[in-house]
Amino acid sequence: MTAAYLGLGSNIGDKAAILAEAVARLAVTPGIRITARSSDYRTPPWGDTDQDWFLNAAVAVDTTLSPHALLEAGLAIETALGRVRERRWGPRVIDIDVLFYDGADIADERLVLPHRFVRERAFVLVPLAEIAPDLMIGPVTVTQALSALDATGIERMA
Ligand code: PH2
Ligand code: MG
Ligand code: MG
Repeated sequence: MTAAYLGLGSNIGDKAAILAEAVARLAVTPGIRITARSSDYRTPPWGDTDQDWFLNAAVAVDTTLSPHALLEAGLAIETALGRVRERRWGPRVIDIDVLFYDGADIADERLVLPHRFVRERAFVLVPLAEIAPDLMIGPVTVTQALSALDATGIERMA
């Protein structure tokens, strides 16, 4: 079993229902056990700002899948929930990103771990800090990395 962390985001349709469905599908995927799930957070669009707000969440898993198999499991759920890939950083029904996988340090054309932009994105770190505040990202904890970012406009949903 390996501990891994996934980030989820949705900004099209019934975002909360879509996140819930994605987490439910992860939970029944062979080789994945969910050990923690953050609240949902309403977040301003980052990168491409001309789009609707996002709902973001993070989950911790124990998994027997390899990093690439875990990525593929997330992509299969994205496709099943109707994701169509259009512009980079543009609107999406559901995005499931592998953020960390134990100590894995990978950079190939399919997967980069730890995820490239984790330390720059409050929409990833705010949910992650709820379930893994002391997880190390490089030399600092999630909480420390988050304290360097502007989390203005991010709201925890009730
Ligand atoms: N995902 C992106 C680009 N911008 N902004 C927010 N707030 N949340 C996201 O999940 C997000 C984004 C590309 O993956
Ligand atoms: Mg993403
Ligand atoms: Mg993605």
